[in-house]
This record gives sequence, structure tokens and C-alpha cells, in this order.
Amino acid sequence: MTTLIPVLGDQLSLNLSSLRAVVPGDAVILMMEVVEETTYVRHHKIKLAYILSAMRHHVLALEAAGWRVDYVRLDDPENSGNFTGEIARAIQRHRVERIVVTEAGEWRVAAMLESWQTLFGLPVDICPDTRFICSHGEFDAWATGRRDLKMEFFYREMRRKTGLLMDDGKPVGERWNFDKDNRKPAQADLLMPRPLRFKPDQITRDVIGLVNDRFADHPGDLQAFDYAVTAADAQRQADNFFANALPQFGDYEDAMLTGERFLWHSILSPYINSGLLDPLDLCRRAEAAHRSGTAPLNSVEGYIRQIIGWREYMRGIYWREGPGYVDRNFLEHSRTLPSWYWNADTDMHCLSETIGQTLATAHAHHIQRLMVTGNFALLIGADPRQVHLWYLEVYIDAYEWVELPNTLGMSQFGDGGLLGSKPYISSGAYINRMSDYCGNCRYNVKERIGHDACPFNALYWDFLIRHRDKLGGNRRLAMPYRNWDRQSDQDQHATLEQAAAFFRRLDSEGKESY
Ligand code: FAD
Ligand code: DLZ
Ligand code: SF4
Repeated sequence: MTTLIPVLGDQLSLNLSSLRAVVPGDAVILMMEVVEETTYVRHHKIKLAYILSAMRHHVLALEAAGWRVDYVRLDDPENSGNFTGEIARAIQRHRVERIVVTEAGEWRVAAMLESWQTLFGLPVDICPDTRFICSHGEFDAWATGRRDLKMEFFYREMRRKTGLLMDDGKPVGERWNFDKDNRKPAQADLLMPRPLRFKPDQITRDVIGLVNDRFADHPGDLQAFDYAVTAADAQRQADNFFANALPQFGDYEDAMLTGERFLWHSILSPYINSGLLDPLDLCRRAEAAHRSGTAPLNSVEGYIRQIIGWREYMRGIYWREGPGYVDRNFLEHSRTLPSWYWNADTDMHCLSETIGQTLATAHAHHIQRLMVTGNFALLIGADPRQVHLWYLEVYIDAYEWVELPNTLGMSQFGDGGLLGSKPYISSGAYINRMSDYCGNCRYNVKERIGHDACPFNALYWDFLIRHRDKLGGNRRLAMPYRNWDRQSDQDQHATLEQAAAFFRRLDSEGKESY
């Protein structure tokens, strides 16, 4: 009799709670490539190749650690196509007496795990996912009874809990948050750090062939696939980040540059989210870099805040808000996302850069996701569910627990302000301040009206006016509404007419130009 341990594609850690609950000799690990997971959205080809190759490499790591692994490939003719079907088949192959599994990362799969005990008549132990710092219970205890679920207060709890950047119970540098220091625009620089590139080995090449064959209609292509697919290579990527980029991570965290995809970001989210890297370990390394004098506090605090603050907070919100969160649509938006979100064919340079690099690499950094593609989708009133599915599809690090609250909550204001006290919208001025995109654009960022005017400018005001009933009382928007009210009737009319012309064109031809 044996224990079956299903290990899902985002659980690629030797330290997984389910593995710690069982002795290797008594158990068989089941890993499953299944069509339901590969197609619940049209995942970017790079995301598919990354996950499947990392899963195949993880078998080798598990076996080296003494585990017996039963691995089901996508092209196995008997493959049932989903997790539950594969558990049923594995129960036939092995004399299974119980199942031990680490909890799933999203509601859809959690429901499957919950069904197994009744379905198979076997005990099923679902272990908490200890790769996260904050358990569901702790998050609920923190959130319950609070009127304001601001991330900042949660983050301070996590600093206290982990002891990261704390001295005698006080934050290092006597401030919790150095975000104000982290808003510098960047200049192209030959000495800019670059992520390491990993040449695909035979396992990855096989997976690339499989993905090209079976998922030809998914976005992206695999010619330049260079992500790490093992824990050891992911660690090398982390070493490279700490040695070369962390010191300036903070200063240029919000900056964007044409042709520069990575700047001083870590590009480690795919590895953290799938289990190849441990988030707390990365934070301790960042702290050590500060304490040894190799990285300044604004960078290190900023980096740690993203992980023990934003990342943990997003997960807490996802599970607390329940499976109905995905249906929220506070602003009642319903416009179809323009088709050029899938081919970057737009004259707006900020969008063509961000979408172009997303299609090429399955990555864009936070401000590109929030203030370019997210901002534009919000300004045009795109259906938040469609926007969510786009982000889930195109980014290599996208799993619903982290993508949905970021997209629907933070970026699209779909939850009406649970996550942010006001919508993340801006005119072209913000993009111009934080990037060099506007200098390379066919539109003029300083203009609001006319053939060459930057579309973001009129759309920004149109959004505020369209939603005045819902947003007019928001204290953080009082200034823009005052500024609008000071404008002449003629200017207001011209602005709204400019936006209306934009929408007519967008809706009839899918193109944005006037
Ligand atoms: P860095 O800039 O180097 O940041 C360090 C780490 O902090 C990241 O590796 C990541 O683990 C964490 N982090 C930073 N910001 C966030 C955040 N807002 N939420 C959660 N973790 C964060 N991140 C995902 O991991 N998966 C997603 O599907 C995802 N979807 C997003 C959708 C939208 C609309 C927005 C605005 C942001 C989204 N993010 C998502 C957050 C962020 O954009 C990515 O984590 C980041 O760009 C990953 O690149 P990096 O590893 O270089 O991050
Ligand atoms: C995202 C993904 C993909 C594309 N394929 C698989 C797969 O074939 N097998 C697998 O175990 N996991 C895959 N995953 C990750 C799962 O979707 C992920 O584990 C769940 O989203 C967790 O809830
Ligand atoms: Fe984007 Fe407007 Fe700047 Fe063009 S001018 S890059 S559309 S913000």
C-alpha cells in the first residue's frame, strides 16, 4: 500500500509541504501533463514550454532526492486530459491507500482536490502551502473587522513576522517604506545589467517541439526561448540579479525604456511562482546585501516589499474574496479588448512596445502592465474579465491567485477600490515622465485635441466624466475633478468629442487613429 502525492506544475519545490509530510520510501509522486491545464486559457507558448520543461526537469531533482516519480506526458495515448482523471488512473496503477497533496493555487483546481476524497473513497490530506509567509487564517485574522485593507499595514505585519529589515522591533532606516525614492526615469546605458540566457537542452527542445505541434494557435513563439527551467539555473539568475541589478532596482523600479525589456528588475517571478525559487530566501539574500553594504536601503526595502508585501497580500485577497471575485465589474465596463493586444499593431508606441515585448518574451514589468496596457484598457472601459484573461494568457508568471487581484482589482478597479483607493489611470504625462516612449511615438503627448494628440489625454478626462457618479466623491480624485470644472465649456466639449471620435474609430475599425 502506498501514499500518492500529486505534485502540480506550480509546486516544483523539494521543500513542498506534501513531501515533508511523507517518507520517500512509502510514496509515489504523481506529476501530470494534462490538456485541461494547458488550455484553460490560450497560454503563451513560452509559458507552456517553461512549465512543461520545468516539470520534466523537476522529476530528475525529485529522483535524485530519493523519490519515486510516476510522470504522465501530454502525448501519452491513455492520458485522460485532467487532474482527476489522472488520479483515477494512478489509483489503478499503484496500490494507493491515501493521497497527500499541497493545496492548489486557485479556486478551480482547489475544487478538484476537495472532490477526491468522496470520489475515490480514500483519505485525502490537503496540506497548507508553506511556500507562502502568510497563511489563509493569518490573512483573515488581519483583514477581519478592518475598514481599510491597505497593503501598507499588512506589509508592516509581514516585516514584524519575518524580522526582515527590523532592528529591535523598529524598521531599519526608521521608515517602513522608501517608495518615494523609487520613481526615477532611466536613460539607456550600455552597462545596464542583463538577465542570463539559458540555452535549451534536449528536454526543453522536445517540449518546444511538442508545444509548437499541439499549441500552434496560442500566442507567442519559441525561437528565442531562454528561460531557466531548473532550480539550479533559477538560482544562477537570482545570483546575477543580486550581483548586478539589485543596487539600482529601487531607483528605476518604475522606469520604462524603448527596447529595454528588463531594466533593473529581477525577472524571477516565473521561478518563484512555480516553486523553483523560495521567496523568503530571496528576501533574506536582499537583506544581507543591504547589511553588508552592497545594496542601498531604498532598493532592498522596495524589493522585499514587493514579495512579502504585494505578493502575499494579493494571495490573501484572492482567497478571502472567493471564487466570485472574478465576476466583479464595479465600473460596468464591457468594451471588447482591441485585437491588437494580440499582435501589437498600434501606432501608440507605449502600447506597441509593451505588447510587442510581451508577445516576444511573455514578460513585461510592473509599470508596463499597470500604467500602459492596464491603464489603456481601463480608460477605454474594457470588460475586466477579458482583460484578466489576457493577462492570464500572455505572462509566463501568471497564475490566477496572483494575476486576478493584480488585474481585476489593482489595475481595472473591478472591485470598486478594495485594493487601491483610486483607479490607476493617467494621461500621457505620466508615461512621458517615466519613459522615453513618447519621443518615439507618432502622437504628441502634449496635445489633447487634434489629429496628432496623444489618445491617453482625452481618454483620461472622458473616463473621469463618464464615471463621475461613482468616482466623483473619491477624495483622491478631488483635484482632477476640480481641474476639469475649471476648464471652459468649449475645451470640455472638444475633449469629450475627441474621446468620442477615438471610440467610434476603435469600435468600427479596431484602430485607434483619428
Ligand atoms: P520585480 O520587479 O523584480 O519584483 C520582485 C518580485 O516581487 C517579483 O518577482 C514578484 O514575485 C513580486 N511582485 C512584484 N510586484 C508584485 C505584485 N503586484 N503582485 C505580486 N507579486 C509582485 N505578478 C505575477 O507574479 N504574476 C502575475 O500574473 C502578475 N500579473 C500582473 C498583472 C497586472 C495587471 C499587474 C499590474 C501586475 C501583475 N504582476 C504579476 C505583478 C508584477 O508585474 C510582476 O510580479 C513582476 O513584473 C514580475 O517581474 P520581476 O520578477 O522582474 O519583478
Ligand atoms: C499552468 C499549467 C500548465 C500550462 N500545464 C500544467 C500541466 O500540464 N500539469 C500541471 O500539473 N500543471 C500545469 N500548470 C499549472 C497548473 O495549472 C497549476 O498547478 C494550477 O493552476 C494550480 O492551481
Ligand atoms: Fe503613449 Fe501617448 Fe506617449 Fe504615444 S504620446 S507613447 S500614445 S503616452
